[in-house]
Amino acid sequence: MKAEREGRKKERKREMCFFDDEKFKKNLTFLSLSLSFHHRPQLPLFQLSYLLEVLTSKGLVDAATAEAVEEFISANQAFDPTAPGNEPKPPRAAPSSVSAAAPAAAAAAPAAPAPKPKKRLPFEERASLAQCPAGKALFELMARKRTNLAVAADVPSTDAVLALADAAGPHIAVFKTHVDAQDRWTEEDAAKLTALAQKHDFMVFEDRKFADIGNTVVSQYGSGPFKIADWSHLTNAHLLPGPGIIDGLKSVGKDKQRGLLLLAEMSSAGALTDEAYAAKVAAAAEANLDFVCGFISQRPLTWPVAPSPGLVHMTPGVQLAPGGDALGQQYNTPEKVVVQEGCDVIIVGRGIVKAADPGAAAKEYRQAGWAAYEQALK
Ligand code: BMP
Repeated sequence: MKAEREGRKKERKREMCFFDDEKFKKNLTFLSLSLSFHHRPQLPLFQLSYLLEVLTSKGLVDAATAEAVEEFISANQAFDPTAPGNEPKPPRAAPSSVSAAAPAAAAAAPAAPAPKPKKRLPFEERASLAQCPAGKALFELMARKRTNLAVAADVPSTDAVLALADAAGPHIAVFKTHVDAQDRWTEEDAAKLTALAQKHDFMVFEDRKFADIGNTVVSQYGSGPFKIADWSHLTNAHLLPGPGIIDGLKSVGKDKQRGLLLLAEMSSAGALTDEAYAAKVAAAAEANLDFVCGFISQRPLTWPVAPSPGLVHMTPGVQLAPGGDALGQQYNTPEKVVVQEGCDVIIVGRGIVKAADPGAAAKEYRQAGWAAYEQALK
């Protein structure tokens, strides 16, 4: 029996190896990445349909099962098929026409071009596709206030942070903090920032970049000196420790309606976040849409699979002119990151905080960011 099972396994493995067209490999990779993170199976179902079609064609799934799975897929679409990057793929041969000759045909077929979004969805529509309440609130806020600007409050004191929140507040969607870089962070300071967020209608994002095991991040996020989950609508994490970090943060933040951004790509020179890493991060996000609201991204249009449109892309390393600093930071313009690279929110620090009049600079970046967003919709 065991030998028979092993034989069948080997046979299947051999059959799968015949499918060496790039697209199929990409689908399989994404599927396995998704499965490895699937606490809830929210896979992009176009990928599943394709996989099913191939498995049916090889007789590895029978027709009745295939039909039942197809029905399940169409009844459980978590992906928006009309969303950028999720358009139906070019027609392929019907399963029944795939015969013993298929592997050769598949090998000979030219690799399908990477999907390029034709049209981006407006924030209003993406709000309705967001499953994480904080992500939904962010899309709604950006549409209502007509700004996709986040200011990075990298200023030397807590008083300066609060002054910046008041000056830039009218122009921003998100106020990004590094409270562990401040001279003081008390519950009273947090309450003052919360009041400014309400006054000016912005969300707060503590850029904590969690990177530890689930058990440790629970206390780093929920307690400790900063009690981040109590006042910050958004925070972020690296996926390096594996999905337990999401579970840990979610156990603290989900009931408070907080949202998590996963760092998929970084702006600094030599960052180790390549496309394959971004794909793993995207799969982890798809498996946690109730709490993960988006990504820290640089060029999401180059990712192997377009993430769900309900997920936001927030992008640091932005100034009005391209360039960099002496420590590896790299800057692109709002037009480049939003129109050409597919990002949604521009995160601007020194371009605003070092300006003689940060409020006026915020206004200028707001206009540039929004013009780029409107251009991207065309
Ligand atoms: P600035 O525009 O001054 O370079 O600031 C960028 C801000 O974004 C900083 O607060 C930094 O910590 C953050 N950031 C970044 O620059 N690159 C990343 O990949 C991720 C970040 O959070």
